[in-house]
Amino acid sequence: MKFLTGLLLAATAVQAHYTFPRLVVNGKSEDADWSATRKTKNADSKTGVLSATSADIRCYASQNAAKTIEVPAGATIHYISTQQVNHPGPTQYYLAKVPAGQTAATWDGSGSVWFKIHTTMPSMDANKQVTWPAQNLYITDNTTIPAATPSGEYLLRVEHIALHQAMQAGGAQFYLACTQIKITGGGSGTPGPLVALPGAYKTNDPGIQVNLGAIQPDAYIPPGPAVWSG
Ligand SMILES: [Cu+2]
Repeated sequence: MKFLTGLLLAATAVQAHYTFPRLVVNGKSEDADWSATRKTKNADSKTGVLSATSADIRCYASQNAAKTIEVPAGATIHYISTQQVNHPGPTQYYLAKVPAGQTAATWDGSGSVWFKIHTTMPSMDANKQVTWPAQNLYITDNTTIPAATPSGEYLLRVEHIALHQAMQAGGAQFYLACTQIKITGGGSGTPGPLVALPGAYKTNDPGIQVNLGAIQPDAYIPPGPAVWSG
């Protein structure tokens, strides 16, 4: 019986993997999967990145996309997920401004260029179950592109960190994608702090190697820099 349960759990875990092939901007999604969102190399396998320090942590060795889509500053965004985002863990969004002389269509996102615009925290529901924003949905949590973000081309990165096996080093799974966007109508803010990916995360960060069952929900510490909210 114990063996059977283990098999069932393993099967569930495989089905539970996901990718984020479409960005939704103010309720309107990309026309097709992977049109402005760069197709990640796990598009078929759906497996997560298992190393917080590998090159894949940036954009998952993705192919450049055909399109770059306009996103008004202040827009509400989320991503469509291919499967239910059923694992516990935070959803984070990052932006990186494309350097002068380059375009979102081809830039690789290298250097200390990424700033975080959103993260999520768990909470205890009425049944004393710890839940995360948008957990079990086929979309990621909504966020707003800060109105103060300067206009221009950016890479937008979504990340969901699955922490169900994260008590062991290397047990966290990173599900992520990057989209080529052009922010319009922006402001004059100075986004930061800026970090490199890889570089911003360590394998044993308290938000990456963590036993969620052993901490209070509000004690969770999302990895990476502080959120810039404009
Ligand atoms: Cu999974």
